[in-house]
Amino acid sequence: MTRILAIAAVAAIAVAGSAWAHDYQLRALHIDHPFARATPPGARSGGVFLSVENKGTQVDRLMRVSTPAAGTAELHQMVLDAGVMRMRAVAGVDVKPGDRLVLQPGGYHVMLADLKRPLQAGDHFPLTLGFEKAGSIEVNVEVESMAAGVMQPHAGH
Ligand SMILES: [Cu+2]
Repeated sequence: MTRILAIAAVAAIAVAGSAWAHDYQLRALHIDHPFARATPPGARSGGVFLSVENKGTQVDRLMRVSTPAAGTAELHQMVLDAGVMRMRAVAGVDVKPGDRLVLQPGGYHVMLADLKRPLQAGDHFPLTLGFEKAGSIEVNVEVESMAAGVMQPHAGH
């Protein structure tokens, strides 16, 4: 009995530890630091950012994103169109072998629309990432302050 309790305690520490480490391994893919920015009151959309490093020998592709925190989640790209930054949905993003795909403010990101509630700094929510070859993984997204990352927030999106 004592032994079972001890094992349970170790397991609990391991779970807490992985939340702090905040990185994930899915086959050849190493996913690091999934985070979102806090949203202003009344905002219905937000962005999620993370990086994916492909340590394998084959190209993979991030294709699906989903979360219970929002009505919809889509992969978006920010592009400069005639001097204006615009967003557009993309069907998928390749991650080449030896390469690191970075989803970051001003570039690729996961767009959350129809948020169930505003994102507040310190909150966490699950996000499922689906890859063409490596399959799916659920990661824990950490909500950081509005100023996190670079470039301007998702204003008017
Ligand atoms: Cu977007």
